Amino acid sequence: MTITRRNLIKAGGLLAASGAGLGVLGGYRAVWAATPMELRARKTDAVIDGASVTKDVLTWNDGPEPPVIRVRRGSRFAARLVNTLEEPTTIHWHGLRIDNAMDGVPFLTQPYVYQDDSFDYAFSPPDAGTFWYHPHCNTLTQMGHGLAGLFIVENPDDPTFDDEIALNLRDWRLDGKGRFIAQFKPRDAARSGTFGTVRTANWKVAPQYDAPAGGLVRLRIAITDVTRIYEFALEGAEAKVVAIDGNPVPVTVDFDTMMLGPGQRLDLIVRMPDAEGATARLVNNRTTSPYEIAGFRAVGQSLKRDLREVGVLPANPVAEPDLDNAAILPLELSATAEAAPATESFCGSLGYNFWAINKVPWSGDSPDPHEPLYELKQGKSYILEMANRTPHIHPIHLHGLSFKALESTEGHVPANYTDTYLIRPDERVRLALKADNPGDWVFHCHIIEHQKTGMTGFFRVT
Ligand SMILES: [Cu+2]
Repeated sequence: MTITRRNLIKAGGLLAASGAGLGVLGGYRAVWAATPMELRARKTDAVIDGASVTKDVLTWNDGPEPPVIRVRRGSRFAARLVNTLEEPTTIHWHGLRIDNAMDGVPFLTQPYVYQDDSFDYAFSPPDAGTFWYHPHCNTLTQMGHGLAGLFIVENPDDPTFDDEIALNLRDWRLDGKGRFIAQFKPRDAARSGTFGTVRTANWKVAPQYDAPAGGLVRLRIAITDVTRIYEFALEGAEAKVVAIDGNPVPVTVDFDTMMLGPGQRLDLIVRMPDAEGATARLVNNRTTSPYEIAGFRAVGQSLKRDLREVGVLPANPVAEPDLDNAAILPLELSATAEAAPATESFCGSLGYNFWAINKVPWSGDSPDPHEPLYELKQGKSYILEMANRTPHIHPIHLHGLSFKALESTEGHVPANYTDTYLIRPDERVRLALKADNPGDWVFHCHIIEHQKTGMTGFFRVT
């Protein structure tokens, strides 16, 4: 189905209030969040590989793919998670700095939601940008089977563009007949993770979208895959980077290539080709054979827009860390030789320990979780001195707080605030934050096999 403004489910006049000048929304089903909205986790069938029906796909609502939720910054959002799955689930709102009780981590922040039970989430997103939502229980299976959706927070002060396309990037572990195969291989979990076999954007293999010729198009890209690191490039068009991981970059830069990992997001403003029918292609160059992620076809007469019109997006209200008075918190990512977790995990154990933070592998989600990695004082600033003692890349994600990279042994660091840092093999990096959000905040690798085999911990802010 081609999705346009006609297909938008709108509520509460939000579309009328903020949609003016937005242009046609292309490429995805956007749900303007009625409040409260229902998110019904359910099992379904879907065609993922373009040919055969895949059974045991997981989604929310009527789908097939999870709804793209759109809200306005600061406005109240409420959702009732209704679980029709035969196992517990939760929802974590990735990148959103909200109350700890809404963070969706079983046992640490909420009870998990059993079959036929529900949980009410409610919060007002403080930051505008491209975010996403996913379960934090039995995560490898639930995300691997489909549960990951985009959560877009609009800033009424953002400039409007001629079109906007949101891309939910992920792979699927399917055989040649579209059937799910084992979600991971232990030997790969102990390395860079187990890769999918079918690569999709918005649950389609290399989907093609129409966009106004010569227009400026905002691409909201989210990597919701459990494993894959992308090296993005654009062919057939020029673009500017306006935001990374939901946060505006302080200076817009010409887009060349960028490496981002699971959990991360990228907002590009693409200047479409002038000639009708000409295409731009988003590609991943990190694989042995680079492949097209999605294509964009110029339609209509050229709007003759200019990328130089693109300015800096308004910043999010993230508190500046006080570097002169910040305490240093060392964090060491390493492999571990410790045996499999002894305790039964309540949210799915992979049955192995391969990884550790500060030499301690996470023992799985349990009613009696570990001690925090560190206890932080609310309002105080900290510098996380993180060292990667492994030969693999890890997208390290922190819940509930945004941080900024100060310096790295790799040289250049991104200038934006973020919730996820992609740390290279043997890299050491200093990440600064102000601990202004109380609660227990999980800190973990977003390669879910790494997360679930030990590379997880949490900070307690009181
Ligand atoms: Cu990792």
